[in-house]
Amino acid sequence: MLSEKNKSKYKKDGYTVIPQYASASQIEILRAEAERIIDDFDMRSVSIFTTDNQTDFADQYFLESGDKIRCFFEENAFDDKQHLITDKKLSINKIGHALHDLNPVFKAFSYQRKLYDLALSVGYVNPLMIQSMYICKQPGIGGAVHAHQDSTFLYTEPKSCAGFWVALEDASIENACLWGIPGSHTQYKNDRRYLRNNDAYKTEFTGEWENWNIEDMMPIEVKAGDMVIFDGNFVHASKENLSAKSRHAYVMHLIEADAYYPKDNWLQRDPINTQSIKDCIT
Ligand SMILES: O=C(O)CCC(=O)C(=O)O
Repeated sequence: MLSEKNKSKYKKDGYTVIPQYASASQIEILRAEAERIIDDFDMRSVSIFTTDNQTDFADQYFLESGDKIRCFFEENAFDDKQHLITDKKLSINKIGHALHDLNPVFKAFSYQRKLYDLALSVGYVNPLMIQSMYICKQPGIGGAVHAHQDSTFLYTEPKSCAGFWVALEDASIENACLWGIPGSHTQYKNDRRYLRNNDAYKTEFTGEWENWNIEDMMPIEVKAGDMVIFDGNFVHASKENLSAKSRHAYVMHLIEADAYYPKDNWLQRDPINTQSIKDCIT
């Protein structure tokens, strides 16, 4: 459950931090499992992930990842001959997007009663986990995530998306922590959407981007194990990680199970309405 202080911060600022959501041993287990997934990953199915240029990079591999476990490379992982410049395990940007349903280790971590209780305390009635990502933010080449609102990507009617982001390492300004604009969830209406075109295996943005500048944002520095919960309209970003330290995080995105989820949202799952969190708690 969220404390009253956390609840009012979430309401006012659009985000809040829950200290020590994950224990050291849970972190170790998740990190070891992510490493195993990356080890097993067949490099021939290459895809690169960026948020500002998705139309160019989005391909079948990306668009089909909503109900799969797939690895995506950092954009700067390759030299001009398309060879990896470093080890595969230091080249992956993220693993997505259904770890929470398909991988037993991530499933056990994701579907905890305390997650369900937190979701209820930020206003969910019947929360559903629509997406999960393991984000590596690799040392030296970790790509920037440009300012955005998650409702652009996980749009529902009414809007219901929120991110539950767990730091698996200390996240500081140095190794590219999250940044955000407190109050942006009420300040900026979000009419931008990221849509798929099922015939062409293409994606496109509709609506206007505000011109948010990361320099106007506040850093959200947290310790390993802390959880940041952010509203789907909260404007956030992260810079490139130019440091020698990685910044691993695991993020679960929730929506309201009974909200309408359009068929042209980029992320599709089969079936789309998988069980709500309540039915999956072990
Ligand atoms: O971890 C990051 O750098 C960005 C995460 C993010 O933007 C999100 O989960 O919506």
